[in-house]
Amino acid sequence: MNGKLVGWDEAKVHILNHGLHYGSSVFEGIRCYETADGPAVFRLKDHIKRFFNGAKVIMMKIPFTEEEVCEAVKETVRANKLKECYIRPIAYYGYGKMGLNPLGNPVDVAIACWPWGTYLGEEGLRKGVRCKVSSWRRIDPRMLPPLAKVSANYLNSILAKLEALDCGYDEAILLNFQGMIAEGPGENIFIVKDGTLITPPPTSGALIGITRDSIITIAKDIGISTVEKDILREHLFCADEAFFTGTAAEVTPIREVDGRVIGDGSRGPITEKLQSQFFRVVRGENKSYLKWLDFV
Ligand code: PPE
Repeated sequence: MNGKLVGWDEAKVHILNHGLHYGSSVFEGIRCYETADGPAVFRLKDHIKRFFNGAKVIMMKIPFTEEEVCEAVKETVRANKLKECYIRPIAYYGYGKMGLNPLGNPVDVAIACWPWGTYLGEEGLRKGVRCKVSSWRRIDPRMLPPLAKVSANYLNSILAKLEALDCGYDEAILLNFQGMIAEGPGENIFIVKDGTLITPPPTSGALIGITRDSIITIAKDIGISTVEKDILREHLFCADEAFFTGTAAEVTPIREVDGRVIGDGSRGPITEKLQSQFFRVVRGENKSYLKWLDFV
């Protein structure tokens, strides 16, 4: 916290923390994987770049450099002696004064890490998850900045997630104001049609995920091309395969949407290929992608 290692139970904030009341914070989600050469953080610099960009969007000045935050991430993982973990850097307007204007409050920065297994379950990763198109629309850029990983944005995701769970599904899918598929509450989405990947463009309102970019790159290298274009709900229903990507969700197949079975209702062959390549890449088993790994 703010440059010092603090014990888990001492990592506390005051109840009048600005970020707690108004969601005035920005965060990242990063994974560290075990490799033959020790733990390695996946695409650390890209995550920290997005962290700083998010802060810029909400006019927050992080009192550290990107290099310092990258170093602190690795130090936190080392201190916790974790081989594999999830890492959560967060910058928030802290304790000072109340009222909407955050200026004048300190900008506090913390990094936490802990072991976090599969996001949507082991079975979800192997067989796929059942999804509901949400009645909540993905936040529109006219209201909140969807491309920034700002905490306040996440109530939209939480509402969609709660609704999906309440209706007996595993996960939600959000449409944007134009009725096009945007993303999951914490995941990007891809469909497979006739051997090609299709994913919504940045203008869909989806967060531009680092896993999304990794999958587009890995797919290209094994001869599968990706098109960024608007996806209608019925394109999703009639896709050959569909899957989510995200740091937490990794590559999770989608097997059903609103009662429609996707493809043959299990993890499709292209999804399986990309998923297994992805796990080889993050664990340092594909040497061409070592540039994405930061050894702790
Ligand atoms: N969309 C949203 C809205 C999102 O939050 C994430 C990450 C993604 C797409 C995928 O982005 P990337 O991780 O760069 O591939 N969601 C993070 C938080 C999940 C949570 O439940 O907390 C994550 O996956 O770490």
